[in-house]
Amino acid sequence: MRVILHVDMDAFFASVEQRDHPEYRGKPVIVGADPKGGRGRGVVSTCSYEARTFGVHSAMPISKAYKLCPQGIYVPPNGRLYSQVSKEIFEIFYEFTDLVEPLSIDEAFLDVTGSQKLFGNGPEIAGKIKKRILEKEHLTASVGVAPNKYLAKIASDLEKPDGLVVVSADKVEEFLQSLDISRLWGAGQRTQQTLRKLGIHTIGDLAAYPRDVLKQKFGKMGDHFYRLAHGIDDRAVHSAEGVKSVSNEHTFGSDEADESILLQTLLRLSEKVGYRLRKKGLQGKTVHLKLRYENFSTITRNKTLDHYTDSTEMLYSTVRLLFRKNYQKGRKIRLLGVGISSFGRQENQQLTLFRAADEQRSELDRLQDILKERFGKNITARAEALAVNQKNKKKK
Ligand code: TTP
Ligand code: MG
Repeated sequence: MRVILHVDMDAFFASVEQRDHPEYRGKPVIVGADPKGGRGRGVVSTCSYEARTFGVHSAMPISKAYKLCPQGIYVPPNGRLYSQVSKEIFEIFYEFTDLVEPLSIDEAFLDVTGSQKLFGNGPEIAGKIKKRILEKEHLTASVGVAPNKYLAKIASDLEKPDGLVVVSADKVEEFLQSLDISRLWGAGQRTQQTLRKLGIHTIGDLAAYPRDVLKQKFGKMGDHFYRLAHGIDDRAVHSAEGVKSVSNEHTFGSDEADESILLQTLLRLSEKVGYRLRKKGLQGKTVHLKLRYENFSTITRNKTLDHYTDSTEMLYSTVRLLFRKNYQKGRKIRLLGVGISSFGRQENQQLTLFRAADEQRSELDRLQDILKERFGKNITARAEALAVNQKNKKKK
């Protein structure tokens, strides 16, 4: 039986601001766009629990937040700081297990099955992690402890902030019984409506349905719902371990020799690779370029950096260098690929200026990743990559 933890920081950005500005504590703090007295554009990143009592929440237009809570303290996000804190929190996770799967800047799954001999059982480890985060970062986290990811993720959310909810293996159905079906992973608004029409409002209601009936009604998803309703989820915690390289390729619809389009494609591929790296919590050192001409002759070139990186900019500037050195101008290209390997972590390396700049760019990447996750994959494509999209669309 696995022991899985889901750890999620409480009101993450806002809590960091309250920690660093004692005068903000106990007050409604709203991190996000400038409200400009109610006429501001942009959205709320997050807000303190005090602000949530006014109805303010993440992704709400900042103008609406201002209406609900004009007396709030409005703070612009400090991405660099939050990323640093995030890194330190993940270091705490790694003190307890290598099996850490980052989900976002402030949450992760941890498989602590093998850590129990050293650190105690699941709930004890959860308590220790919370304590370490409080001592080291002066912040609170909420933790769910359960036999699988699905249950752990629900559990961490139930007693926020500063929660610790344990789902023991023999109490799974009891735990799920009264939970609303909105907690059913994979059930969108429409599915929820359909379920409610059938009189299914809680996960317990759903669990009362036989597997066959759910299969009939929902096809493949029916089986999935059946499993979740009974708290069954076999997904493993995917740590960064074992991954040797990350790469993406693009094959052109028609062979391409326009250098600006080729470069823009490399940028878009770098963005994809960078995004995947950061999602997996990986940093690599060797950047790869793959280039296939129209006659299928293929070259691969790589360059090893003097430091590990997960930055889109760093990937792109390196791959661009490789491209400029190796591309025979004017020849038509069929396929381009960008990749990175030699994963590791920066430990005792001196912080060179170069690297400092790279880190700063990483903050931007991380914020863009959050946006991407919230608002769809295409929202923050850099301008150049956007241009290529437009151009391709026109072509069609
Ligand atoms: P969440 O963990 O979703 O939210 P939270 O930590 O602020 O609050 P909770 O106690 O409910 O977990 O997101 C983590 C951070 O990601 C959050 O502090 C700010 C950022 N974020 C955005 O910038 N935009 C968003 O729409 C969301 C949901 C989060
Ligand atoms: Mg959180």
